[in-house]
Amino acid sequence: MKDIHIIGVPSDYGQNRRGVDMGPSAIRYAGLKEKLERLGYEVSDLGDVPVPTPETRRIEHQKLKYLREVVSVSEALCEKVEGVLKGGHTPVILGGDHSIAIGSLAGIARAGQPFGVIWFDAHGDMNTDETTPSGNIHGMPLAASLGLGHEALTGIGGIRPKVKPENVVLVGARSIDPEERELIRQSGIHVFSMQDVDRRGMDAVMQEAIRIASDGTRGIHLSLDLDALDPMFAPGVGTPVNGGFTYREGHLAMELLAASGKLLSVDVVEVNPILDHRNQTGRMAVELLESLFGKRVM
Ligand code: 6HN
Ligand code: MN
Ligand code: MN
Ligand code: MN
Repeated sequence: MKDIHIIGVPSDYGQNRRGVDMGPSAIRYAGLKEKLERLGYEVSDLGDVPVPTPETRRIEHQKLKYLREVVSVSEALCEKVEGVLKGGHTPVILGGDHSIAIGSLAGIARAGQPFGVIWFDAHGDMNTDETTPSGNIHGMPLAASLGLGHEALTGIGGIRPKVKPENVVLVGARSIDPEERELIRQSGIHVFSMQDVDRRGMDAVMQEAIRIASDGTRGIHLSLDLDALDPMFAPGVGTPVNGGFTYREGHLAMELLAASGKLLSVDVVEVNPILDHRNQTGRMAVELLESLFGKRVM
């Protein structure tokens, strides 16, 4: 069993609501370290990647808001993740908004390719500066990791692309922008929409997702956007969308990934304690991580 190293990334530069910068604290406060230790792991908390204060910064680019800050945070995270993986440990990365995943995937790529990605999200995160309706970089990290979009984002970590589309699976999608849909089609990634989960069931969807992401790779990175879950179970997110995973669908997905033995690393993003109810979403994040790291139903 590999040691777990926790890395916090208190950044909200990828979107326009404050609060998601407190995600790492909320997830830690919900007992992450102790609960993973209870499953038998050695767990070290490496603390937070340094993030500048938003009130001291201004938007320079309307189609790539806070580009400079997103790049510097991602570069710092990339270096940490690379180090943890090269040390033989499992990184558990706590966001922050989803833009930080550019840094997670860059660090994994630097530690060794190829790898696969399972992207749990209500959204596609496949916009570029040309398709974005908002200018928010948290809508772009999957595209950037595939080498699509502005070179300041695609070049983070010095490897482009980070991952091949044939090893990328998006699960839970139900809110895709029109031009983003076109880009998803062209890219060649695999998508299991919420309708696929409804029709085929989470078990079949995840078995297939794990097969795709592990085919010819050394393992799987899970990028877990809490808005993949229904807002009933994860209300503390900046861009909630109705019709998401139930509590058990979320856990079953984690349990199947645990059973696969293919997990390399995970990031947990978009937990916003300001929008949450008594840390329900922070606690949900910890519960899902427990299942991902092998907590059993019975
Ligand atoms: N997330 N597609 C929308 C946009 O602004 O590009 C929403 C993105 C949400 C991103 O939840 O990580
Ligand atoms: Mn260690
Ligand atoms: Mn996302
Ligand atoms: Mn999302």
